[in-house]
Amino acid sequence: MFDSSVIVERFLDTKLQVHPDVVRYICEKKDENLIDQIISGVPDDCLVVSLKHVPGIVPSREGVRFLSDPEVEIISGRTGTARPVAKVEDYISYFSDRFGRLSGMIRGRCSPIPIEAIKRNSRYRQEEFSVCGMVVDVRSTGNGHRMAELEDPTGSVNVLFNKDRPDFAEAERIVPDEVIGVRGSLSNEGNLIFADQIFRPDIPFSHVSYTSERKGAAVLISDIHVGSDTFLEDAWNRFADWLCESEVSYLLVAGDLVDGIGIYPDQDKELVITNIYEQYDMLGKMLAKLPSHIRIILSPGNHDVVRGAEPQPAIPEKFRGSFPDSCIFVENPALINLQGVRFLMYHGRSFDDLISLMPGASYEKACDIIPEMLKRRHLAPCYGRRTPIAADIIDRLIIDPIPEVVHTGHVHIYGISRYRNVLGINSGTWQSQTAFQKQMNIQPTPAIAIALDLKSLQPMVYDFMNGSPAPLVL
Ligand code: D5M
Ligand code: FE
Ligand code: ZN
Repeated sequence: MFDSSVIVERFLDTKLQVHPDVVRYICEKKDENLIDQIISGVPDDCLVVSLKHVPGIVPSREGVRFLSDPEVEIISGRTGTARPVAKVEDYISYFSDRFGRLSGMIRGRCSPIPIEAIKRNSRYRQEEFSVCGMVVDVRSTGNGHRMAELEDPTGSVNVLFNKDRPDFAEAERIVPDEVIGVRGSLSNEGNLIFADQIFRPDIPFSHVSYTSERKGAAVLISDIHVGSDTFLEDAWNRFADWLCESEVSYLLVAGDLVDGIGIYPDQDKELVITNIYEQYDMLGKMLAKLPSHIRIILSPGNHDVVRGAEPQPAIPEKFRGSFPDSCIFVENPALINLQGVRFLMYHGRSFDDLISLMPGASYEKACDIIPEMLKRRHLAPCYGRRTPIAADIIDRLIIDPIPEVVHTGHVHIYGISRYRNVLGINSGTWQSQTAFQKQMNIQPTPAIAIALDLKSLQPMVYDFMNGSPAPLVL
């Protein structure tokens, strides 16, 4: 019964379409009666059944927000939070924190048993059960099914996801080191689980966002790449002029502030500023020309001067000499509260891993990867690939609490997505196509800024490539 295609058909029988989240909710609750309950409650003019039609889902906001929300609060990622690169023991704490917190988000929905108990207790040969584990390895089988090895603190087990099951698309997107729950039954030999359903830490069905009570707007950009011969100075100057006339209170820059030195072979041939201090000096002077009331939040990326391993520390003091007092330097990632609206800033190095691992993913639609991060509640789920991760006692790349906006960069192609009321904004770049990007066939979308009205959470896209758009007036 709890087959998503059967649920969809039950709704279609009464001429109703149904949102995939409603189908997932019914599957998770394993309650057949819910379908009739939902159908009997939807208004006559309803065409698509969404979560708001489901009895029992009460929209809720996470945490407590105060009436006098501060203008700018750095919730996490303040300068000095990142620890030095770790010892081996720290990796044990790191992964146990990752498993403990992410499995805690899944536990309430599928009541997993310890993996070791499958072998000890014969009842699991007869009945369905759930387990929760970190993905050690995942691969396709000769027949096109998907096989994952899951590990929890008690043991490990192989899980088979049948390609004919309706939610196989979710199984195809399982990536190494993410934490998942699985409901299924045991093979006769007792060494393999046949999966029926997959659970991710995910955003709760009931989640709604906070908005600001006061008017205000934030502008989101990234990848300025000051110092590169492809930095678009004219477009930047048009953007700066536009900011001076607009009612913008905050400017967020999600990494690759400068082009850096020695980031890739022969980079010096593409630099107009070959000294790292001078690159930051130039950026500081550019930002000093912006209105002093605009608070500017700056986090680093893989071209910046700090270590590449995430969390990346904030740009050190010695590079900040020419920056105006309106600048706040934070780490990568960082969680920022602007008038009660929380922005999770993350440069986005892990896009390189996730795009290469997920079927159908592309650099052009990198913004669609942000929902995949939200489902996994992790900014960089895969360890030991292109995204270097510095182990800490806690896993700072876990998405917790849930922000209103995830702001990323890195791909140089802008895009906007929304998942369960969380907005994903990938800002573009201020650099035209480089030789490397040409070789990789990456077509950037330069000179785009995305503004967000903090009261409505409506994003607005402004293009500065060939002219100046009208100023933003709230
Ligand atoms: O990244 C600029 C662009 O190049 C962006 O679209 C990501 C892509 N990129 C960067 N590094 C890699 C690797 N290693 N493989 C594939 N694609 C990559 P930037 O960080 O500004 O250099
Ligand atoms: Fe970049
Ligand atoms: Zn980058």
